[in-house]
Amino acid sequence: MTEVILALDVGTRDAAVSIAEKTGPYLDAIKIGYPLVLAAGLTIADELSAGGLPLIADFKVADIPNTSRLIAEEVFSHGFSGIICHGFVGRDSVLACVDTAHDHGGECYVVTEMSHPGAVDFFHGGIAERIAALVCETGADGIIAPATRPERTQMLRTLIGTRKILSPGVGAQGGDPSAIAGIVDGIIVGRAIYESADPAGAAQQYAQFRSLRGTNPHLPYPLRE
Ligand code: NUP
Repeated sequence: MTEVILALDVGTRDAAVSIAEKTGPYLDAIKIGYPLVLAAGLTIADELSAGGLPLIADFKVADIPNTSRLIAEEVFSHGFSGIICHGFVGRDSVLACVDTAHDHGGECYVVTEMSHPGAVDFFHGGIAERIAALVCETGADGIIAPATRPERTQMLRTLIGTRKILSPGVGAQGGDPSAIAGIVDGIIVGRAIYESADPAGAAQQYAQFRSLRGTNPHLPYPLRE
């Protein structure tokens, strides 16, 4: 199943709780990061995780191993079940996040290539492929790969096999869910849901793509493993 993950980048605790409650029945997980946590404090994570859906911490951790571990420890003591880190920082820093996540029964996702236009400045030319290899070496649970470039995400799929792919860029950034849902394990959707006049209805629309995993006729799903 292709999961629907809400990127809850709203600016207040009340908005976050209200949208999470309305959309929750159509979601498989909620992702929060700097916008909400800086505005509402990390206790918002305890509150949201009490709602029952898995909560992913999108801090794109990119630091030395010790600092990365300290960040991950803090994350997993506040109800999160997953953490997102950058891959370009190298093996030891990625391992710090992966090991801390696994010590807490959580998951670690590594950014291989970002979804915005400027991502091509550095991630193309072999870097995303090297990060994908690092993901396999470190035992990370999956990658973050762009819905805005399905052909790149498909290429990354061939490198990481059955590890999970969570894919942001659907909706507001122009990514087409029907083009990406067939090759990934989860689509990450923010503004197209939380800025909608009817967030629950919007989430319900995205939930229809849950059945598309592995079915994209234009992009086959070859697995290395
Ligand atoms: O490459 C990435 N692109 C991206 O948009 C990696 C991410 N983690 N994100 C996040 O996904 C971004 O920070 C935001 O929280 C969400 C996409 O939100 P939206 O563009 O759907 O509003």
